[in-house]
Amino acid sequence: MRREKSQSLLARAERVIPGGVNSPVRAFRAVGGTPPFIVRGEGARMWDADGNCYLDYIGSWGPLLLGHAHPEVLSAVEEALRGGTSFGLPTEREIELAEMIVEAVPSIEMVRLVNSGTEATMSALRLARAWTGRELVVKFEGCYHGHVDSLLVKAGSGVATLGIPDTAGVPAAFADTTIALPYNSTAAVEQTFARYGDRIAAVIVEPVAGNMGCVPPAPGFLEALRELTQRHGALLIFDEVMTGFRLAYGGAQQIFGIRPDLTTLGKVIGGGLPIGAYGGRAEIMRRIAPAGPVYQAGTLSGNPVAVAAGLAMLRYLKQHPELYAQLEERTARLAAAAPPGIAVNRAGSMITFFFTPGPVTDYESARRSDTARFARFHAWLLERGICFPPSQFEAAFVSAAHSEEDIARTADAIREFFAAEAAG
Ligand code: KE4
Repeated sequence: MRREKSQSLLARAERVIPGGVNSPVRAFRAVGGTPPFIVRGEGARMWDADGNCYLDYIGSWGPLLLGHAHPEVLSAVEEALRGGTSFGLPTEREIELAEMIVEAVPSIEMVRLVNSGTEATMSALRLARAWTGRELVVKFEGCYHGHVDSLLVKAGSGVATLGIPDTAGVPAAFADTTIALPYNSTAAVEQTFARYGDRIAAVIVEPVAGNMGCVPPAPGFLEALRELTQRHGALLIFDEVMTGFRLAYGGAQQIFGIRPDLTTLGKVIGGGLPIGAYGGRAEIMRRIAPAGPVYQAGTLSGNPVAVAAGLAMLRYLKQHPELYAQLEERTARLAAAAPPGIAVNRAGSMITFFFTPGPVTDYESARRSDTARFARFHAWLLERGICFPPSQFEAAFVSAAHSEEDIARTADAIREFFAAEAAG
């Protein structure tokens, strides 16, 4: 594939933007080559500056559950735009989105809209510390909750992809309030609560991890977190920025039947525009200013245009519940393309091909993957017009726009890669 235009755009970008990108994972550092500079997307496809077309499995890292430029999202945004872009005063549309979230996610009785998943998790942590009067937070190695200072400890996503030392720029005092444990290790959580129980404000967890690659919870793990936090007076925070409205209309918590105290959301609820949200039990949420003493604010929080996109997304998903089974079935078809010796983890429309025999149940086992081999896999697909996330430690996303033919073409390309490898 020709890449001259993207190469010159990257050189130009690197003169004025660190690494030439506005988010590290986009830089293709882990897989090599030049990241394609995208000019437009439609459905399951996107086109780069050199005119190359790709089947897109990045999906903007999760928001595009319906694919690019979905007509109902576009028309909702166009209609909102005609009325202006932001007011700095409340609008009815924000109430409508909040009401849909509250109706969809039983553990959320009240919700605050913000501008990103990072803002959502940062705010949820502040609220948990205020509610409990405690300081320590438990997270899990390989989970990523945005670039919140105290959560950039043994984080996943771009931190794992680039192998960045955990706390560059984060004072030890912040990192020291975070306890990072192995994902799926109930014993480690029990020991930690036995030792620090009355100092732990919250446990924050991706109920299905996506940021070390896709790693589902072991049976009983989430239930143990719920029981231990309840017993020790800590809050359980489900970070559903990636899984919310993707794995089910009610998120991972609907699938596992667990009610966290707080939930963070993002991505899908903004339809591809900047958004985040945190919500939970009303008695806890009422501590948030101006109702209570915990300050959190944002110039563009609940932005009318982003909220319009999110409303269109959620209304469509609510009207088409059959989508979730379709996404599950098509993603399973992709998983079946991998040969023995490749650990494939998936949950709903999230999937990761780990280049290790596995099983991959936590960050340590994920890191046993052969990332150089993954890079060859990624390049093989890219050359055939199929764009997977450029990192072994990310989840690929199937959208409702990926047709049966798209899935079959991708599965064939995956099989061809392994056949070519075997043929040497
Ligand atoms: P944002 O601040 O990027 O909107 O959300 C942070 C975040 C929080 N929680 C979870 C579970 C997340 O997956 C994320 C962001 N996910 C990454 C992709 N793995 C965003 C991609 C990027 O950093 O560019």
